[in-house]
Amino acid sequence: MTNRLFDLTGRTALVTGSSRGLGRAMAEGLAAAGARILVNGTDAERVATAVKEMRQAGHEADAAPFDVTSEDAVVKAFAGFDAAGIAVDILVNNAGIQFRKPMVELATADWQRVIDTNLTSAFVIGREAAKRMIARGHGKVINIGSLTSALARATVAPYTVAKGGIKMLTQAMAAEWAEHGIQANAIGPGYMLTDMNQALIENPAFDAWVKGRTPSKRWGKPEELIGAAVFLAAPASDYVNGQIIYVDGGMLAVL
Ligand code: GCO
Repeated sequence: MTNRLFDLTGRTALVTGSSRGLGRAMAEGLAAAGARILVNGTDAERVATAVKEMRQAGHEADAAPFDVTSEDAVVKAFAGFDAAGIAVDILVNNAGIQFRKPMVELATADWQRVIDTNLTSAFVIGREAAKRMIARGHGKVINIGSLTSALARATVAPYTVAKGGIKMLTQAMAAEWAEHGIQANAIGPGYMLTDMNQALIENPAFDAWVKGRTPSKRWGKPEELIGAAVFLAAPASDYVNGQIIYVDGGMLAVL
């Protein structure tokens, strides 16, 4: 018997950027806890493959391919959910990109692209989800931050600013939506073994720095975010709001 506090049965979760990486891992974890997953990504073929694989694993999954940076696409996607009678009970704002370059060499267009994808999309999708969650009197919003929600690293300024914004957007969501039965929280992953970090993982000096700087002396695995995601998606967190849980092997806790 699953513990009701962590049971997502009957709930639908939209996880942006969930055809691969951290989003896919969290989607599978939420599905294993009973949720139906709306798998999102910009690549419809990759989304369809992820849905097929999740269904083969016995999970409830459907495709929701749309570009999170397009307000028109987001509004249309939620109109489609409404028309299909789909209620998004849990929103995981995970979609994000990285772009590494010193600020003095950074084109404004590249800055804007990272901000649009990693921060503005979380606001737009959060707004569309919250309109409907408020009407239903309940909802869970989980924004995916980063270690850079708290500390800066050179050459990743737009990502750092966006993820710092994610932390404060989460608190702003709590300020406005908590009274409507919505819990808005964030997860701050540490250095995780993902495609986005492949260049860093393969860099011996950076790999050594991560392992030396992290008390756990290793990179994190995407599936290690599942516990925090299920907790923040489940009744167990009904009195938790505006918080960020760092899943970082202890990196932020020590000098
Ligand atoms: C970087 C990395 C980091 C990690 C993660 C750390 O270039 O420093 O991409 O940003 O991905 O966000 O929490």
